[in-house]
Amino acid sequence: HPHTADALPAVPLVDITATGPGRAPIQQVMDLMREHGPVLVRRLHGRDALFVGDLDLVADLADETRFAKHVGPALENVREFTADGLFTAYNDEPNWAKAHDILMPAFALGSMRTYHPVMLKVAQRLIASWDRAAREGQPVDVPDDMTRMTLDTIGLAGFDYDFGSFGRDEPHPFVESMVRCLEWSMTRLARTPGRDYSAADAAFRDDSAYLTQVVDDVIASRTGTDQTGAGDLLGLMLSARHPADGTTLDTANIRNQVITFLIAGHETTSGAMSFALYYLAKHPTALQLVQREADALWGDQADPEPTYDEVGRLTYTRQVLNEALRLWPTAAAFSRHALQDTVLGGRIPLRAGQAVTVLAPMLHRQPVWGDNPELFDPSRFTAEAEAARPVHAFKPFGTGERACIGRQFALHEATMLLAMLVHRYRLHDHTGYALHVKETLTLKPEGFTLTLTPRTTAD
Ligand code: MNH
Repeated sequence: HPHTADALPAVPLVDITATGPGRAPIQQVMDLMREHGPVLVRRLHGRDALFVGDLDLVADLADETRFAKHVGPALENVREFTADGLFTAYNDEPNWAKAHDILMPAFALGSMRTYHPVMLKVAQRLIASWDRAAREGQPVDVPDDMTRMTLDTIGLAGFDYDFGSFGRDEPHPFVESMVRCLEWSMTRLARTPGRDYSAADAAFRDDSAYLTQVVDDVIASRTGTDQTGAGDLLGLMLSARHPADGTTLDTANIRNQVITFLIAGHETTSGAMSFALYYLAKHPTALQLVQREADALWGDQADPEPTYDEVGRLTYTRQVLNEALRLWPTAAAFSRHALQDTVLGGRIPLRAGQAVTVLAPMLHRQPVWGDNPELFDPSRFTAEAEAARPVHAFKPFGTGERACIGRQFALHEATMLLAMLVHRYRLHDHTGYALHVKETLTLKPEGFTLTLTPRTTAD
């Protein structure tokens, strides 16, 4: 049995200094929780971090009068390249509330109508590319293509900027630099004190400078034109005045927001669609139900163009996405801190400022999910099942006022694409893919490829 933390006598303490967190720190904590239970302190080089997955503790942490978002060590590292952008801003940094107030209307459910045509256009690019692969009998790399699709979508919908990812053999260099920056943020947490990491840091600075250069290009292609007031995200950032004090966002902050949205706006959605396709490829019954839903809307049309309202009717497809996000929430951890000294869940004493990290993949496997939580089962997300479940049992988008601003955007984009893909193709798991979840702060099924054949509604 492990030791218990000095300050937290009720909680198991696991010292991982000997092995370090490795390349898969989220999955390591998942394994530790399977062994020691859903609350534990992980010690690394003498630094302690409290992780929780228990439903009653997560529900307590959602109390905004006692807890708030914590920018912990991982997000401090991300701050090195996103600074006071929405995702990494401190709660009391004035630019957080200011940008939040200015940008919120752009993410209300109704605003998705505005983005719908662009999302459809990029979905059609993906389909053109997958048609070619199907004709040539070539496999498609699912996470790579989902990333092409989501990057082009946020670029065009948010900033009227075309990354042209489907015209390239390799991912856009922005993606490669971004992934290395995220990896740097993650592996920097695992450093052994006293070792020399200057080469890794120099490489990070180059990548980060490249991200800034792309962002400046995105902004420059708009400023000075008569397009600055256009109704997309960048238009709002450049021209919208704060409802309360009439000021606009400053130039440095706009840069940080653009980097933030380019990253937050595509990386996690891409992983979510990849996991959903993985589960559909492995679960013929669920696949058939998604196909039936799509067929009911588009029958045997060769090239259906889903309308905004049709996407809202794809309820089973949405259930599949939710179930994929339950098993593999692609932004798997978020942190909270206590606003005053308090007792978490009536059993864990915390000092003011002390941090707690919620491990969503373990929350999503707690007993509230039944006795077979590893089973992929979209019927967990029927309206009735959701109404019967405690609200805090499902947290793929975080919690409270710092929860994901892009949730509707991600769900609209992903639901439409999934339905279009299963309507058009039969998916062949030609390698008998064994799930390997790669971590770069976010999660993806690495090396997941499919082969495709055209589908007629008969099959
Ligand atoms: Mn998103 C915050 C998950 C898609 C933009 N997002 C968060 C948080 C989680 C999260 C979890 C809270 C993190 C924390 O508490 O520290 N986001 C997701 C997932 C998907 C996703 C699982 C897709 C699936 N996010 C998107 C999209 C966009 C976006 C798409 C933009 C278009 N997210 C954000 C921003 C924040 C955020 C911006 C920070 C919001 C804030 O703190 O005010």
